[in-house]
Amino acid sequence: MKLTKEQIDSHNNHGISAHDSEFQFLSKILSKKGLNVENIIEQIQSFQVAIPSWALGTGGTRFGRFTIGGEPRDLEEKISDVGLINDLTKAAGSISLHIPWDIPEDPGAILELASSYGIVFDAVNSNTFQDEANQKLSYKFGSLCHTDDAVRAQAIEHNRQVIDVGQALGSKSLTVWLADGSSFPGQLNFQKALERTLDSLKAIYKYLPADWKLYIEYKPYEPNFYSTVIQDCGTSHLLATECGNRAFSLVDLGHHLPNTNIEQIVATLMWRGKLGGFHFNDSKFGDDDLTVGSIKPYQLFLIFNELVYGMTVDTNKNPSLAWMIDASHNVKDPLEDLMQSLEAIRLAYAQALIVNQNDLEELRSINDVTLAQEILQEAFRTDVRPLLKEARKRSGGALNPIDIYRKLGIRNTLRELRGLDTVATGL
Ligand SMILES: [Mn+2]
Repeated sequence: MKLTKEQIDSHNNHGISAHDSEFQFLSKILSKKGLNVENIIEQIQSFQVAIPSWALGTGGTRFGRFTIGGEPRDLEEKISDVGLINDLTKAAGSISLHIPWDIPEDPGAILELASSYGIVFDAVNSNTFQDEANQKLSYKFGSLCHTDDAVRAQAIEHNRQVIDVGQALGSKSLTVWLADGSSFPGQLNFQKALERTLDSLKAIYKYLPADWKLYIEYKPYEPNFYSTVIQDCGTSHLLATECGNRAFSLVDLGHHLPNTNIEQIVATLMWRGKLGGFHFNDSKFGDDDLTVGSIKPYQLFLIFNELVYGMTVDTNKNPSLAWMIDASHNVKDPLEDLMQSLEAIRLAYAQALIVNQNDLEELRSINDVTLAQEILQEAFRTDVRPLLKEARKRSGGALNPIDIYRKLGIRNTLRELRGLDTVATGL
């Protein structure tokens, strides 16, 4: 389903006067601080986050899955859902495909459909963490790290096919996340497993088109619970460096042990020009894949503060980044959850944009710890939501996306169109 401009405009008319006065009030405060509000709004407008094709249905846990109804049954309906989210938020202009869950039968037709929704294709994601039906060799004991040459060759070939799919759709990057590792001491020779993984990644990198990037994710545990081959940013950085200058580390917020200083990892990778992109989510205990900003919004802001420093002050080191939400929605409507995540991401970004980086650096140089901390807290405690609303309004989106989504009864319409017990491919 598609929303019309009239539907969004008539919704916006209700809240416009309250918004205008809130926006003007905030603009005055920020302008007095020497900030260029127009510039900030343009930056917010252009900050686009990819929606992964697997996040549009309700996810499950290892204990079960509860359907919400009206879930997309195929790639076409997934693209339609991303189009809906983008119509409302104007923050999600791309989709990231997971192969083999979403292989387009007719890439030309899919491209045309996506462009009718204003959607482009972001990074493609390979999958060697499970066995597909009719797959010749099993990934039970790893893929790119496997002791058997034939299994590694199969996994490399899969990644090449994913690149082919991406090329047909205009993607420019491949993201590799490996479940490879061991669940028990003694299972794996750490050195050899890492060396085999590097060899495999090099073979994939060699196949990468000249204008593509390779993103290498890391994760300390799960599904293997004793070791993972690419356990941390250092290992990912090492592999990316060995592969070449178009290979980068990818930070997934949930892929860290509790209390890891992720903002410092971001800074370090950007310093080396090796940060490729982000998978956004939030967590309380592990890789919980919760709504972005729902548990640790201050951490998200601090991460964005480092990103903004790398993107606006010290700009020569790191190339532009890829942004994606990587979350799972077990008890909420996936579309509502994604809209909440988009809001949280832009919120943290906007808060980081109002940090005066020059003042901060000056205070650091004289070791004024208190006031350096104050600068960050002041920005974090500023309610910048009117900036986000203004950015959405100017882009033709909804002032309050979830409000209009509810008032128009979109989930019910999707249930009527698609049925009550549909399951999205891959879930
Ligand atoms: Mn991820």
